[in-house]
Amino acid sequence: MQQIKQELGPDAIIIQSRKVRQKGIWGFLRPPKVEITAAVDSAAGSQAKLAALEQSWQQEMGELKQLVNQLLAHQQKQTISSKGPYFTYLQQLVAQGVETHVAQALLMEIEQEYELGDNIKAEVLELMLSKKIQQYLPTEKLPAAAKILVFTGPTGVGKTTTLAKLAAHFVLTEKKRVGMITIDTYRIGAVEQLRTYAAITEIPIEVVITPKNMQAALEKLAGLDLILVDTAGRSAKNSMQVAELNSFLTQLPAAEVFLVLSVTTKAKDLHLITERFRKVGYNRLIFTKLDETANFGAILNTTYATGLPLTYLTTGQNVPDDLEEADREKIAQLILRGEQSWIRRNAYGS
Ligand SMILES: Nc1nc2c(ncn2[C@@H]2O[C@H](COP(=O)(O)OP(=O)(O)OP(=O)(O)O)[C@@H](O)[C@H]2O)c(=O)[nH]1
Ligand SMILES: [Mg+2]
Repeated sequence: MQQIKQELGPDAIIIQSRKVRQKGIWGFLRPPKVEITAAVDSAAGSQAKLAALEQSWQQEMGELKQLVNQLLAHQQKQTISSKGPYFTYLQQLVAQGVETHVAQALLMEIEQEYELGDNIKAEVLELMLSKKIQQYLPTEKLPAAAKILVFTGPTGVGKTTTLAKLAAHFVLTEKKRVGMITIDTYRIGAVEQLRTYAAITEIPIEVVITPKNMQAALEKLAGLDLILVDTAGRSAKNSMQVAELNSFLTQLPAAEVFLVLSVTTKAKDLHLITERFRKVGYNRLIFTKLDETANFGAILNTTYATGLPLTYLTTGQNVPDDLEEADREKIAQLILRGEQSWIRRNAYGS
Protein backbone atom coordinates (compact mmCIF):
# COMPACT_ATOMS: atom_id res chain seq x y z
CA MET A 1 0.00 0.00 0.00
CA GLN A 2 2.84 2.33 0.91
CA GLN A 3 4.47 1.65 -2.46
CA ILE A 4 1.19 2.32 -4.32
CA LYS A 5 0.54 5.60 -2.53
CA GLN A 6 4.08 6.64 -3.22
CA GLU A 7 3.63 5.99 -6.92
CA LEU A 8 0.03 7.13 -7.49
CA GLY A 9 -0.64 9.53 -4.67
CA PRO A 10 -2.72 9.38 -1.48
CA ASP A 11 -6.01 8.75 -3.35
CA ALA A 12 -4.91 5.54 -5.08
CA ILE A 13 -7.09 2.50 -4.53
CA ILE A 14 -6.43 -1.21 -5.06
CA ILE A 15 -8.64 -2.68 -7.74
CA GLN A 16 -7.37 -6.21 -7.75
CA SER A 17 -4.66 -8.34 -6.20
CA ARG A 18 -3.66 -11.87 -7.13
CA LYS A 19 -0.94 -14.34 -6.53
CA VAL A 20 1.14 -15.12 -9.62
CA ARG A 21 3.39 -18.09 -10.00
CA GLN A 22 6.94 -17.18 -10.91
CA LYS A 23 8.05 -17.97 -14.46
CA GLY A 24 10.59 -20.55 -15.44
CA ILE A 25 11.04 -24.22 -15.02
CA TRP A 26 11.62 -23.99 -11.30
CA GLY A 27 8.89 -21.40 -10.87
CA PHE A 28 6.49 -23.79 -9.21
CA LEU A 29 9.10 -24.44 -6.54
CA ARG A 30 9.39 -20.74 -5.63
CA PRO A 31 6.81 -18.83 -3.55
CA PRO A 32 4.24 -17.00 -5.69
CA LYS A 33 4.51 -13.21 -6.22
CA VAL A 34 1.66 -10.80 -5.52
CA GLU A 35 0.43 -8.70 -8.47
CA ILE A 36 -1.58 -5.67 -7.57
CA THR A 37 -3.62 -3.50 -9.94
CA ALA A 38 -4.18 -0.08 -8.52
CA ALA A 39 -5.81 3.05 -9.86
CA VAL A 40 -6.48 6.60 -8.93
CA ASP A 41 -10.14 7.42 -8.54
CA SER A 42 -10.97 9.88 -11.31
CA ALA A 43 -12.79 12.31 -8.94
CA ALA A 44 -9.98 12.15 -6.49
CA GLY A 45 -7.58 12.58 -9.40
CA SER A 46 -9.25 15.74 -10.65
CA GLN A 47 -9.23 17.02 -7.09
CA ALA A 48 -5.54 16.43 -7.00
CA LYS A 49 -5.21 18.15 -10.34
CA LEU A 50 -7.23 21.08 -9.04
CA ALA A 51 -5.07 21.27 -5.97
CA ALA A 52 -1.97 21.28 -8.14
CA LEU A 53 -3.48 23.97 -10.38
CA GLU A 54 -4.44 26.01 -7.36
CA GLN A 55 -0.92 25.76 -6.12
CA SER A 56 0.49 27.00 -9.41
CA TRP A 57 -2.09 29.82 -9.55
CA GLN A 58 -1.14 30.85 -6.09
CA GLN A 59 2.46 30.90 -7.13
CA GLU A 60 1.63 32.97 -10.20
CA MET A 61 -0.53 35.31 -8.12
CA GLY A 62 2.33 35.70 -5.68
CA GLU A 63 4.65 36.61 -8.54
CA LEU A 64 2.09 39.04 -9.97
CA LYS A 65 1.59 40.67 -6.57
CA GLN A 66 5.30 41.13 -6.29
CA LEU A 67 5.41 42.65 -9.76
CA VAL A 68 2.50 45.01 -8.98
CA ASN A 69 4.18 46.07 -5.75
CA GLN A 70 7.40 46.75 -7.61
CA LEU A 71 5.50 48.81 -10.17
CA LEU A 72 3.68 50.74 -7.46
CA ALA A 73 6.91 51.44 -5.63
CA HIS A 74 8.40 52.67 -8.90
CA GLN A 75 5.34 54.83 -9.60
CA GLN A 76 5.40 56.31 -6.12
CA LYS A 77 8.88 57.54 -6.89
CA GLN A 78 7.33 59.50 -9.79
CA THR A 79 4.70 61.16 -7.65
CA ILE A 80 4.64 62.92 -4.32
CA SER A 81 3.57 60.67 -1.46
CA SER A 82 0.22 61.58 0.05
CA LYS A 83 1.69 63.04 3.22
CA GLY A 84 4.74 64.98 4.34
CA PRO A 85 5.96 68.48 3.45
CA TYR A 86 6.07 67.86 -0.29
CA PHE A 87 2.41 66.98 -0.29
CA THR A 88 1.53 70.06 1.76
CA TYR A 89 3.18 72.25 -0.89
CA LEU A 90 1.62 70.25 -3.71
CA GLN A 91 -1.80 71.04 -2.27
CA GLN A 92 -0.85 74.68 -1.76
CA LEU A 93 0.31 75.10 -5.36
CA VAL A 94 -2.80 73.39 -6.73
CA ALA A 95 -4.96 75.67 -4.57
CA GLN A 96 -3.14 78.59 -6.23
CA GLY A 97 -4.25 77.35 -9.65
CA VAL A 98 -1.02 75.59 -10.61
CA GLU A 99 -1.92 72.53 -12.66
CA THR A 100 -1.28 69.29 -10.74
CA HIS A 101 1.19 67.91 -13.26
CA VAL A 102 3.21 71.14 -13.15
CA ALA A 103 3.26 71.26 -9.32
CA GLN A 104 4.11 67.56 -9.22
CA ALA A 105 6.98 68.00 -11.72
CA LEU A 106 8.53 70.93 -9.83
CA LEU A 107 8.39 69.16 -6.44
CA MET A 108 9.76 65.93 -7.91
CA GLU A 109 12.67 67.85 -9.37
CA ILE A 110 13.48 69.27 -5.93
CA GLU A 111 13.17 65.82 -4.33
CA GLN A 112 15.46 64.28 -6.90
CA GLU A 113 18.00 67.10 -6.95
CA TYR A 114 18.47 67.28 -3.16
CA GLU A 115 17.37 63.79 -2.00
CA LEU A 116 16.32 65.07 1.38
CA GLY A 117 13.22 62.89 1.68
CA ASP A 118 10.31 63.78 3.95
CA ASN A 119 12.66 65.05 6.67
CA ILE A 120 13.04 68.30 4.79
CA LYS A 121 12.03 71.34 6.85
CA ALA A 122 9.05 73.27 5.50
CA GLU A 123 10.99 76.58 5.37
CA VAL A 124 13.82 74.95 3.41
CA LEU A 125 11.38 73.36 0.98
CA GLU A 126 9.55 76.66 0.50
CA LEU A 127 12.81 78.38 -0.35
CA MET A 128 13.75 75.66 -2.83
CA LEU A 129 10.28 75.75 -4.32
CA SER A 130 10.46 79.51 -4.78
CA LYS A 131 13.75 79.07 -6.67
CA LYS A 132 12.29 76.22 -8.72
CA ILE A 133 9.23 78.29 -9.68
CA GLN A 134 11.54 81.12 -10.73
CA GLN A 135 13.48 78.70 -12.91
CA TYR A 136 10.27 78.04 -14.86
CA LEU A 137 9.28 81.71 -14.96
CA PRO A 138 11.57 83.28 -17.50
CA THR A 139 11.23 87.04 -17.34
CA GLU A 140 12.89 89.25 -19.88
CA LYS A 141 13.00 92.96 -20.49
CA LEU A 142 12.49 94.28 -23.98
CA PRO A 143 15.68 94.30 -26.01
CA ALA A 144 17.07 97.81 -26.41
CA ALA A 145 16.85 97.43 -30.19
CA ALA A 146 13.10 96.65 -30.15
CA LYS A 147 11.38 99.02 -32.53
CA ILE A 148 7.95 97.54 -33.19
CA LEU A 149 5.77 96.04 -30.45
CA VAL A 150 2.62 94.16 -31.41
CA PHE A 151 -0.15 93.29 -28.94
CA THR A 152 -2.13 90.18 -29.84
CA GLY A 153 -4.50 87.95 -27.91
CA PRO A 154 -8.09 86.98 -27.21
CA THR A 155 -10.88 89.53 -26.85
CA GLY A 156 -11.12 91.85 -23.90
CA VAL A 157 -7.94 90.83 -22.10
CA GLY A 158 -6.60 94.39 -22.03
CA LYS A 159 -4.46 94.68 -25.16
CA THR A 160 -5.40 98.29 -25.93
CA THR A 161 -5.25 99.39 -22.28
CA THR A 162 -1.81 97.78 -21.82
CA LEU A 163 -0.57 99.37 -25.05
CA ALA A 164 -1.75 102.77 -23.79
CA LYS A 165 -0.02 102.23 -20.43
CA LEU A 166 3.23 101.32 -22.18
CA ALA A 167 2.97 104.20 -24.63
CA ALA A 168 2.67 106.64 -21.71
CA HIS A 169 5.56 104.92 -19.91
CA PHE A 170 7.85 105.14 -22.95
CA VAL A 171 6.94 108.77 -23.64
CA LEU A 172 6.92 110.09 -20.07
CA THR A 173 9.54 107.97 -18.30
CA GLU A 174 11.88 106.84 -21.05
CA LYS A 175 11.47 110.01 -23.13
CA LYS A 176 11.09 108.01 -26.33
CA ARG A 177 9.36 109.16 -29.50
CA VAL A 178 6.48 106.77 -29.92
CA GLY A 179 3.91 106.11 -32.65
CA MET A 180 0.83 103.89 -32.75
CA ILE A 181 -0.71 101.73 -35.45
CA THR A 182 -4.06 100.04 -35.05
CA ILE A 183 -5.32 97.27 -37.25
CA ASP A 184 -8.43 96.87 -35.11
CA THR A 185 -11.04 98.26 -37.43
CA TYR A 186 -13.24 95.31 -36.55
CA ARG A 187 -14.85 96.42 -33.30
CA ILE A 188 -16.95 99.59 -33.19
CA GLY A 189 -15.19 102.20 -31.09
CA ALA A 190 -11.82 100.42 -31.09
CA VAL A 191 -10.07 103.07 -33.21
CA GLU A 192 -11.63 105.85 -31.13
CA GLN A 193 -10.45 104.14 -27.92
CA LEU A 194 -6.83 104.20 -29.13
CA ARG A 195 -7.14 107.69 -30.66
CA THR A 196 -8.18 108.99 -27.25
CA TYR A 197 -5.06 107.57 -25.60
CA ALA A 198 -2.89 108.81 -28.50
CA ALA A 199 -4.33 112.31 -28.15
CA ILE A 200 -3.63 112.46 -24.38
CA THR A 201 0.04 111.60 -24.89
CA GLU A 202 0.25 113.46 -28.21
CA ILE A 203 1.33 110.35 -30.09
CA PRO A 204 0.79 110.02 -33.86
CA ILE A 205 -1.54 107.22 -34.84
CA GLU A 206 -2.10 105.36 -38.10
CA VAL A 207 -5.08 103.15 -38.91
CA VAL A 208 -4.29 100.17 -41.15
CA ILE A 209 -7.25 98.54 -42.85
CA THR A 210 -5.59 95.90 -45.04
CA PRO A 211 -2.15 94.21 -44.86
CA LYS A 212 -1.18 96.08 -48.03
CA ASN A 213 -1.48 99.41 -46.17
CA MET A 214 0.98 98.39 -43.45
CA GLN A 215 4.15 99.50 -45.27
CA ALA A 216 2.77 102.98 -45.93
CA ALA A 217 1.88 103.39 -42.23
CA LEU A 218 5.35 102.23 -41.15
CA GLU A 219 6.94 104.74 -43.52
CA LYS A 220 4.88 107.57 -42.05
CA LEU A 221 6.13 106.67 -38.55
CA ALA A 222 9.67 105.80 -39.68
CA GLY A 223 11.51 108.51 -37.77
CA LEU A 224 10.23 107.40 -34.34
CA ASP A 225 11.97 105.25 -31.70
CA LEU A 226 9.10 102.85 -31.09
CA ILE A 227 5.89 101.83 -32.84
CA LEU A 228 3.14 100.12 -30.85
CA VAL A 229 0.67 98.06 -32.88
CA ASP A 230 -2.81 97.26 -31.55
CA THR A 231 -4.75 94.33 -32.99
CA ALA A 232 -8.34 93.18 -32.74
CA GLY A 233 -9.13 90.58 -30.10
CA ARG A 234 -9.51 87.19 -31.78
CA SER A 235 -11.14 84.01 -30.62
CA ALA A 236 -8.59 81.21 -30.42
CA LYS A 237 -11.29 78.84 -31.68
CA ASN A 238 -11.74 80.82 -34.88
CA SER A 239 -8.78 79.82 -37.08
CA MET A 240 -9.96 82.17 -39.88
CA GLN A 241 -9.63 85.16 -37.55
CA VAL A 242 -6.19 84.06 -36.37
CA ALA A 243 -5.05 83.54 -39.98
CA GLU A 244 -6.34 87.00 -40.94
CA LEU A 245 -4.37 88.53 -38.07
CA ASN A 246 -1.32 86.65 -39.25
CA SER A 247 -1.58 88.20 -42.72
CA PHE A 248 -1.04 91.62 -41.09
CA LEU A 249 1.81 90.40 -38.88
CA THR A 250 3.83 88.93 -41.75
CA GLN A 251 4.25 92.60 -42.81
CA LEU A 252 6.14 93.16 -39.52
CA PRO A 253 8.87 90.50 -39.51
CA ALA A 254 11.18 92.25 -37.04
CA ALA A 255 8.51 92.97 -34.44
CA GLU A 256 8.37 91.86 -30.82
CA VAL A 257 4.99 90.15 -30.62
CA PHE A 258 3.24 89.97 -27.25
CA LEU A 259 0.54 87.45 -26.49
CA VAL A 260 -1.62 89.28 -23.95
CA LEU A 261 -3.42 86.94 -21.55
CA SER A 262 -5.66 87.49 -18.58
CA VAL A 263 -4.75 85.64 -15.41
CA THR A 264 -8.47 85.06 -14.86
CA THR A 265 -8.79 82.76 -17.90
CA LYS A 266 -9.40 79.06 -17.21
CA ALA A 267 -6.33 76.78 -17.49
CA LYS A 268 -7.77 74.74 -20.36
CA ASP A 269 -8.63 77.85 -22.36
CA LEU A 270 -5.16 79.28 -21.79
CA HIS A 271 -3.70 76.13 -23.33
CA LEU A 272 -6.00 76.48 -26.34
CA ILE A 273 -5.07 80.16 -26.77
CA THR A 274 -1.30 79.66 -26.47
CA GLU A 275 -1.58 76.81 -28.96
CA ARG A 276 -3.82 78.49 -31.59
CA PHE A 277 -2.07 81.86 -31.48
CA ARG A 278 1.29 80.23 -32.28
CA LYS A 279 0.48 80.95 -35.91
CA VAL A 280 0.96 84.68 -35.30
CA GLY A 281 4.49 84.03 -34.02
CA TYR A 282 4.27 85.65 -30.60
CA ASN A 283 7.55 85.57 -28.67
CA ARG A 284 6.67 87.13 -25.28
CA LEU A 285 3.87 87.15 -22.77
CA ILE A 286 1.96 89.79 -20.83
CA PHE A 287 -0.42 88.79 -18.05
CA THR A 288 -3.22 91.21 -17.21
CA LYS A 289 -5.88 91.61 -14.50
CA LEU A 290 -3.74 90.39 -11.60
CA ASP A 291 -6.01 92.55 -9.42
CA GLU A 292 -9.04 90.44 -10.34
CA THR A 293 -7.96 87.14 -8.80
CA ALA A 294 -6.34 85.65 -5.73
CA ASN A 295 -4.78 82.70 -7.61
CA PHE A 296 -1.83 83.23 -9.89
CA GLY A 297 -0.96 79.67 -10.93
CA ALA A 298 -2.03 80.45 -14.53
CA ILE A 299 1.17 82.45 -15.02
CA LEU A 300 3.39 79.49 -14.12
CA ASN A 301 1.25 77.01 -16.11
CA THR A 302 1.70 79.15 -19.22
CA THR A 303 5.43 79.81 -18.94
CA TYR A 304 5.95 76.12 -18.09
CA ALA A 305 4.02 75.07 -21.21
CA THR A 306 5.41 77.66 -23.66
CA GLY A 307 8.87 78.36 -22.23
CA LEU A 308 8.38 81.97 -23.35
CA PRO A 309 9.45 84.99 -21.32
CA LEU A 310 7.11 87.22 -19.42
CA THR A 311 7.77 90.92 -19.88
CA TYR A 312 4.93 92.87 -18.26
CA LEU A 313 2.09 92.39 -15.79
CA THR A 314 -0.91 94.65 -15.31
CA THR A 315 -2.71 95.15 -12.04
CA GLY A 316 -5.71 97.37 -12.75
CA GLN A 317 -7.55 99.65 -15.15
CA ASN A 318 -5.62 102.85 -14.45
CA VAL A 319 -3.62 104.17 -17.39
CA PRO A 320 -0.66 104.47 -17.07
CA ASP A 321 -0.10 103.40 -13.45
CA ASP A 322 -1.26 99.80 -13.22
CA LEU A 323 1.66 98.28 -15.09
CA GLU A 324 4.65 96.34 -13.73
CA GLU A 325 7.76 94.95 -15.32
CA ALA A 326 7.69 91.19 -14.70
CA ASP A 327 9.90 90.23 -11.77
CA ARG A 328 10.24 86.47 -11.30
CA GLU A 329 10.87 86.67 -7.55
CA LYS A 330 7.71 88.70 -7.00
CA ILE A 331 5.65 86.35 -9.17
CA ALA A 332 7.01 83.29 -7.34
CA GLN A 333 5.83 84.86 -4.07
CA LEU A 334 2.39 85.48 -5.59
CA ILE A 335 2.15 81.86 -6.70
CA LEU A 336 3.31 80.48 -3.37
CA ARG A 337 1.47 82.82 -1.04
CA GLY A 338 -1.38 84.34 -3.03
CA GLU A 339 -2.19 88.04 -3.28
CA GLN A 340 0.54 90.49 -2.26
CA SER A 341 0.35 94.11 -1.13
CA TRP A 342 1.69 95.53 -4.43
CA ILE A 343 -1.42 94.20 -6.17
CA ARG A 344 -3.88 95.15 -3.42
CA ARG A 345 -2.57 98.70 -3.64
CA ASN A 346 -3.93 98.87 -7.19
CA ALA A 347 -7.06 96.78 -6.72
CA TYR A 348 -8.38 98.95 -3.90
CA GLY A 349 -6.99 102.19 -5.29
CA SER A 350 -5.17 103.08 -2.08
N1 LIG B 1 -9.14 94.94 -13.53
C1 LIG B 1 -8.41 95.12 -14.61
N2 LIG B 1 -9.01 95.46 -15.75
C2 LIG B 1 -8.24 95.65 -16.84
C3 LIG B 1 -6.84 95.46 -16.84
N3 LIG B 1 -6.39 95.71 -18.09
C4 LIG B 1 -7.46 96.03 -18.83
N4 LIG B 1 -8.57 95.99 -18.09
C5 LIG B 1 -9.95 96.28 -18.49
O1 LIG B 1 -10.38 95.29 -19.38
C6 LIG B 1 -11.34 95.84 -20.29
C7 LIG B 1 -10.93 95.53 -21.70
O2 LIG B 1 -9.74 96.24 -21.97
P1 LIG B 1 -9.22 96.52 -23.44
O3 LIG B 1 -7.88 97.14 -23.33
O4 LIG B 1 -10.24 97.23 -24.24
O5 LIG B 1 -9.09 95.03 -23.95
P2 LIG B 1 -8.69 94.53 -25.40
O6 LIG B 1 -7.92 93.29 -25.25
O7 LIG B 1 -8.05 95.63 -26.16
O8 LIG B 1 -10.12 94.20 -25.99
P3 LIG B 1 -10.51 93.94 -27.54
O9 LIG B 1 -9.72 94.94 -28.34
O10 LIG B 1 -11.96 94.17 -27.61
O11 LIG B 1 -10.14 92.56 -27.84
C8 LIG B 1 -11.41 97.31 -19.98
O12 LIG B 1 -12.47 97.54 -19.13
C9 LIG B 1 -10.10 97.57 -19.25
O13 LIG B 1 -10.18 98.68 -18.37
C10 LIG B 1 -6.23 95.07 -15.60
O14 LIG B 1 -5.02 94.87 -15.48
N5 LIG B 1 -7.06 94.91 -14.53
MG1 LIG C 1 -8.52 96.49 -27.97
